[in-house]
Amino acid sequence: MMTSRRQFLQSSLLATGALALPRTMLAGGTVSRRAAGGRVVSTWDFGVGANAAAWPVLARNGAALDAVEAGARWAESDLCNSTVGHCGYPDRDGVLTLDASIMNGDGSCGGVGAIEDIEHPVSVARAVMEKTPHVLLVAHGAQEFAISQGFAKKPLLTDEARKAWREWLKTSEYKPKMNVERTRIPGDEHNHDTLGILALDAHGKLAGACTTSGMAWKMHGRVGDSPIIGAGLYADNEIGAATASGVGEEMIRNSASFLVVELMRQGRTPREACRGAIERVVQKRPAASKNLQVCFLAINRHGEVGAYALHPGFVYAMHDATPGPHDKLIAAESIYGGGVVR
Ligand code: SD4
Repeated sequence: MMTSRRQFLQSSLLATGALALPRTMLAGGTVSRRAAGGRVVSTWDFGVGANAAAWPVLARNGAALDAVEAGARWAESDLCNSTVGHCGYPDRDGVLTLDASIMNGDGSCGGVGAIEDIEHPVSVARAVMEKTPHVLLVAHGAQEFAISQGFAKKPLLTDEARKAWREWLKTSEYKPKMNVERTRIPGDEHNHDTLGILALDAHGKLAGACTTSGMAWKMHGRVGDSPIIGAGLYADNEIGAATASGVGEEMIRNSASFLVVELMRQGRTPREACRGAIERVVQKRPAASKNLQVCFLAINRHGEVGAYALHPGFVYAMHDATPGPHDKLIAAESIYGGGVVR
């Protein structure tokens, strides 16, 4: 049975001993405390679970790259929701295609787009990075490569996702949902969300990963921002790392995660850099930006964290070694902060 995000969030926070939601929701500004021993941040409330999977790697002084892969793998198989991995909703032809990428702060990176029937696209992305001369493999070629590397082929589309697709066929309307204030809107959880995860390890190195089933009901063959380095993910040990969630076409148009890192390079805090990238999205398409959601999350090389979104509703999870509840869920500020635009 598919877990609603609300149920998931509540059970995660209870399981980790964190405080109840209202008290763990912190202000959305830059989190400026230094991150001794490392820090991991992930998009959305299910980021709590991804961080919990990533943290043990950082806690034993492991590499940020291994930590983000562990976190993304958790989302791909342990989390059953409609937007990431094996429970994701399919495209308009009823086919589930997955996108993922991984990037190390030293510039090495890999991605897979529109891959089918492989449970852990993030690990395939890592294999692209480590075992091929390329950065991005897509569709059938990506699947063939995965199989050659020992990944098992298995059908991933759940009955529930198939049922939702049949239901969608009745209207066949492609209208990305905003996910605004979605923790308070039951059912507003079907169209998009992505796990973007960023880590700074105890050696001062950064890495990030991003994994998604993309926009539900997308055209067959559509690839979003998540597997595209610079769009859905970017990491540079000298500066920081950034990831994105929301309507990927906007991130691709603006090379948005790269933009966030470059704005940090110019001296902005992670929050200011994320806001700058959001402003760019608005500048380019002011009218469209009113009706779609875009969210950025960033960490700099000092471990400072910040986020910004177009519309309210974006939250991210943070985990580090500071005393107190380890899983903090933080609400990002947004440009269209006031109202719920649907
Ligand atoms: C995509 N950016 O495929 C992803 C989807 C997403 O929140 O993040 N939705 O466009």
